[in-house]
Amino acid sequence: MGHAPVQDSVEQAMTTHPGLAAWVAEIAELTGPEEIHWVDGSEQEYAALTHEMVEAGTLTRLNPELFPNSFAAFSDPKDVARVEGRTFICSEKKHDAGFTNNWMDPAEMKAILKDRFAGSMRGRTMYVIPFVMGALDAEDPKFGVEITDSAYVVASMRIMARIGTDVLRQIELTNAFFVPALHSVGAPLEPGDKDVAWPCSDEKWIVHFPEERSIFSYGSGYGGNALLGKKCFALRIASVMARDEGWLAEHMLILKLTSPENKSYHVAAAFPSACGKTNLALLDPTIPGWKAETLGDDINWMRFGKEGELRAVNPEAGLFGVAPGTGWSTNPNAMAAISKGNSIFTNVALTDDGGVWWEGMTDEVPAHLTDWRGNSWTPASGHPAAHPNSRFCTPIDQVDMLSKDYFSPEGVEINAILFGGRRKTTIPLVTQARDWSHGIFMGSTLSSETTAAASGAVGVVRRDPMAMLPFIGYDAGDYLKHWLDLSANGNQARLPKIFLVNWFRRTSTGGFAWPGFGENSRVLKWAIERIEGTADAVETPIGYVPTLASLDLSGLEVAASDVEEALRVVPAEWEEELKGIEEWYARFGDSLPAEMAGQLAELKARFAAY
Ligand code: GTP
Ligand code: SPV
Ligand code: MN
Repeated sequence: MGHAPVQDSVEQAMTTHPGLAAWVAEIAELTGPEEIHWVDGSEQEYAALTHEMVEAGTLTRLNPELFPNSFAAFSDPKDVARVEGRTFICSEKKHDAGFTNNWMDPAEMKAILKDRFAGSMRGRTMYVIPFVMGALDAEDPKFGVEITDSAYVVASMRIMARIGTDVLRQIELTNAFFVPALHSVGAPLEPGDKDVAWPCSDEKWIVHFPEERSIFSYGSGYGGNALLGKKCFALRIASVMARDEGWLAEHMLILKLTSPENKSYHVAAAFPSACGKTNLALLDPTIPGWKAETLGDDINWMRFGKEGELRAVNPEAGLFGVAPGTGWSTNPNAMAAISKGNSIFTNVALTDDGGVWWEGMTDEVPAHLTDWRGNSWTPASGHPAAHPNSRFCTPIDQVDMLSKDYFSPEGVEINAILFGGRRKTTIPLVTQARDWSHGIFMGSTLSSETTAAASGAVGVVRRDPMAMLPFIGYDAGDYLKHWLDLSANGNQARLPKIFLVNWFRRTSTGGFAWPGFGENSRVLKWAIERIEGTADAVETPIGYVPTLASLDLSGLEVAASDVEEALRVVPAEWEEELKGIEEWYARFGDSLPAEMAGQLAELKARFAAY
């Protein structure tokens, strides 16, 4: 298993890559672990690590008849989500981090980090995880190495990314650059100390140095804070690489749709955290003859192909999906993937027969559970049994509807981009942008009610450009410029068409105006028919909205009046919305691209004439 005492590892490095050997030695020296383990990524290693974690109480092995080779983890109740307030972009110049990021002078930050990481791995094993985001045989593979003192992170990274010896050998063979990503739960063990099931620190630091492309994460063991290939690398650092290299790293799902005429399309969709990406990515269409296949549910790297077409790949290898609301009626494809096992669940509830449960998994609520905090639970307990941000972590190749193109490093051509958020009012079910520039305006002014995916208040409307607010690794105005500039690289005729969607609008009586989930296939069908020029729309000040007749509602058991409410453009609501957009744009200062200010002025003018 490659366990080695510290001294040996430093002297006889486990790698021939000089930069990596030196970095591992430096971090071992700084953090003082008891031993070093080079992660090989094998099944035997995974079995040994999960076994150790079961013994230590970090994992609970689930009933193998229900969930084979699967485990449940329960975090410290203070470590349940990304911590945006503790997340920093430490560019050399403050301006380069932009107003959407926390910033600190890199030298000052390095001093703090050095202090926190000093001795932080005492009494623990330091794991070295070589990983690649995207395909190992990609033209320009994006490597990283995560050093962590959390076995839970190792096991989760094995599901979420390609890790281990194959990756290490490729890094060595090509003497490749890798993103150094250092993680510690920040809970050293002194001799005689008894470990806890979920060690973490009250003080958390999630820090990115975009110029040197490095990541430091301290104090949290949770998801996007700790699995550093995910949000920290594949979005924050990759967005900076993408800006410099002329591509896009986005918080988007990738979905393939095939029409009854057997024509295929690819849709990318950016929705903020816990706003429906995994669900749409695993769509089960309710309209006859349409087939959906998935390529990705959270992160999308897009580059222009040789003919100026925008091509997408999913750099991840697993799903880290929101558990609550995922059920056999809403998301059968996710349920089927999870049921195959090989999954790690975090902060879900346990059933008495050794399975897992969360709100929305089944229509019938079990009479008795153990809730995510380990307490006996019944429906009368008065609080959810699973944490609202509880997650399942499952290999993506267990998804039956996975497109074979997922494995292609060239990716797929994107025909439509959806931007969407969670809004009770104002935003119609679907609106087609007038053109590319207007579509980028829609993305840049995207708004959503906050969710449990990040710590802080839930349900507050905030602007979330391209669903990237917490993930843009540089100045937000420069990010919009980058999107605008990209159109020059593309074949104008082949640029994706852009749509704004909202599955979450409420009717005047408070219910969802649109049933959502599989029924969202009807909205996708309309979007594709718009691309083909065959569906009707009403031109409104905000863009093209479906006529009731142009949406395929056959077999849908929803009142037409509800769908009408979902589609409405209400000028009084937009008066408020325009104020919100103005305030939002004011925050960009000089950094706002003139083209976007122009789009806002045109939108106002269209409303004035409406
Ligand atoms: P992250 O993994 O945090 O990025 O989230 P995500 O964007 O993948 O969100 P996900 O698909 O996991 O959905 C989050 C929550 O929204 C779940 O509780 C879903 O049940 C719910 N949801 C998803 N799609 C719909 C929909 O079409 N309508 C309604 N009403 N709820 C939905
Ligand atoms: C999100 O919050 O957007 C997630 C979950 O996908 S996490 O991995 O915690 O970032
Ligand atoms: Mn996400």
